[in-house]
Parts: sequence; structure tokens; C-alpha cells
Amino acid sequence: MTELAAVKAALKTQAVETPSWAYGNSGTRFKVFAQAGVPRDPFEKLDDAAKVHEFTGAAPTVALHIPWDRVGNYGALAKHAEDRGVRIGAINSNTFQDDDYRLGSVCHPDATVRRKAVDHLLECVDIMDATGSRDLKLWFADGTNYPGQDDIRARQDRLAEGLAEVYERLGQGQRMLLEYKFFEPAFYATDVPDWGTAYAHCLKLGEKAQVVVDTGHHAPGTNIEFIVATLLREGKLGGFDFNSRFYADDDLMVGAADPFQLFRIMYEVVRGGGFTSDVAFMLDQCHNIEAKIPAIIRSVMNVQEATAKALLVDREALAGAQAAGDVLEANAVLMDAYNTDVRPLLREVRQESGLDPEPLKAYRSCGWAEKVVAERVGGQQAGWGA
Ligand code: PSV
Ligand code: MN
Repeated sequence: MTELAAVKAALKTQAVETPSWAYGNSGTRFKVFAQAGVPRDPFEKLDDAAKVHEFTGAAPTVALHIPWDRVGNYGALAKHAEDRGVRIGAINSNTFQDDDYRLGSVCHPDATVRRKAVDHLLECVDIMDATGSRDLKLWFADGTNYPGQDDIRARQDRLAEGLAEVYERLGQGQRMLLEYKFFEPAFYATDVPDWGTAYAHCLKLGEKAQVVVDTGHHAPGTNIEFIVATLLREGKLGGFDFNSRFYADDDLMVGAADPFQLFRIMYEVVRGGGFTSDVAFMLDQCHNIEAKIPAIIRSVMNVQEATAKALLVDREALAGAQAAGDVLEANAVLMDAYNTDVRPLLREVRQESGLDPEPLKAYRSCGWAEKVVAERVGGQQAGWGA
């Protein structure tokens, strides 16, 4: 196989998981804007997600968030997805939207609240059994706002205890993905603030526990590709929650704020063997003001473009320049790949896969947006948190 053929073959295997919540209404604490045609239940969210996959060929799975996507029959939901050519992906837990969780969930000082939180996580594993999902994605809003508010070490012990119980419940082939975030909603000490804390817990738990890197969950200037390289080296990178940030956890379209950073991350993924391993490439975004389905298609395309550039890095030339200590040449090799216009290559890849080379144009002319605006009248639109 020529090198270009190998790049194309790799791109054809790329899968980006889209989040159910990105199809619903969202906003900030100031305003959630309603958009016409937005899904009213998880079934309609899957219908929209199927459109993203139909036009990109690269979004075969959809992450659910419980309880936002709670239904009576998860087998029926999984069947609904399959009938439309997609599958249910990661199950995201939610231990942050209940009054009981004011002082935390699995780290809460009161054992009754901890029990409730762990029971919810166990319920999520039951749902995984019904949907055939591989990954349980855990993000904890737990933390404290003031020094002295609670015992930082005791909170880590409670966290470890809760995680261990859920880990034991995981079935064959199931994984636990632990996500970190440096602040918000806790403003003083978040209980899983960084990759080191997530890594330490995952290491103790065992092989089925892996770290998730949400690209929006770092302080400005953090070298995320270094974290990615390290986690891959340790066999502990479970996946990504891709999105863009300008300031804090903005949840904007991946590749919108800093396409160069996305390229650097994808290069470390390719370099570290993560592209061909079990790393889950998920989006975790909210489309507050833009149309949702086109924004998600755009996001998938942005990941594809960064990946194509990463795959095009001349690794032999790079290694040569690095070994020779040729700083400028090494940097130039990397930049050559980044500066390549990969859009023609991706158009070819799509055509060879029987897809329209222009997913956004094809979606816009397919009539889906008009159809759902006309049909989805009445009922309660899905929204972030509902
Ligand atoms: C938290 O900010 C987070 O990144 C977690 O992944 C949540 O589950 C998700 O956002 C909800 O949008
Ligand atoms: Mn996330």
C-alpha cells in the first residue's frame, strides 16, 4: 500500500461519537435559546444523530446522558438506533443536578448521599447492559468552594470507595472512563481536577479504568498533547471529550478555537498508537446559537481534518531531524503536515466510501431540517438538563 493509500484507509476507519445532548437546546446560565425542530426525546435525538452519520460516514455511535436520556425500554432505544444505522455509545452519569448533591456526590460527607450517587452509577451500568455500551463515562462535579469546608483527603477516600464498588460491577468488555476538570462548579478544590488524580484512581482500580481528556477542562496554556502522550504511554487514555474553549469550559465546536492544538493532539494520538486502539473519540459540545446538526457535522469534519494532517506527518523525516538535533527542520516537518490543505483528500475519501464529498451541503439540501421543523410541533423540546 502506498503511504497515501494507508492514510486514506486509516481515515475511512475513523469514528467520532456524537453526544445526545448536543442535539437538544442549550445555552448559558443567562439564557437557553429554543430552536425549531429540536428533538423532544432520546428517540428523536438518535434520528438526528443518524443524519450526521449518514452524511459523514464517521459518526456511528451516540453517547447518552442519564437521566436526560432516561427511557422505559433501553433495548427498544438501542433497536431504534440500529434501525437507523447507528449504535448507542458511552453512558454518561449525572450526579450533579440534584439538590442532594450540593456538597458533592460520591465524595459527599453524608453516607446516604454517597449511596444514592453510587446507586445511580450502578444504574448506568445496568443501562449499558441493555444498550450494549462499552463505556461508562464518569464526571464528578464534586469539590469544595472554601478552604476548610471539608477534608480534602477524606473526600479522596470516599471517591476511591465509590469508584471501586462501580468498578466491581463492570461486566466483560465494559470500561469505566474517568473525566477530570480543573474547576466549575467547585471553585476552590475539585475532587478530580486533573489527569494526575484521574490517573492515580484508574491505576489503583485496574485495567478497565481509563482516563478521559475533555479538551475544554484545562487551564489556559496547558499542553494537552503532552498529557495525551503520557496517558497513551501508560496505556491509560480511554478517550476524548472534544470541544473548543476560548476562556473556560466553553463547549464550542472542536477545532474552532485552536485547530493547531487539535492537530498536535491528534499527532500524539497517531504517534502513540491511539488511533488504532480503543481510544474513544467523543464530542462533548453544546450548540447554543448555531444550528445543531450542521454544527455537529462541521465538528466531525474538523476532527477528520486534524487527523488527516496528523497522519500526513512524515515521521521518518521528523525522527531524522530530531536525531540530528535539527530544531528548525523538525519543526518544519510538523508544520508542513499542518499546513497541508487536506480537504481535497477528504473529499476523495468520502467519494471512495460512497458518500457525498461535501457533507454539509448534502445535509442542507436533503430536507431533514425542514421536515423536523414541520413535524416536531408540540411536546417538550429536549434541553441541557432535561
Ligand atoms: C462536564 O463539564 C462535562 O464535560 C461532562 O462530560 C458532563 O457529563 C458533560 O460536560 C455534560 O455536558
Ligand atoms: Mn466532558
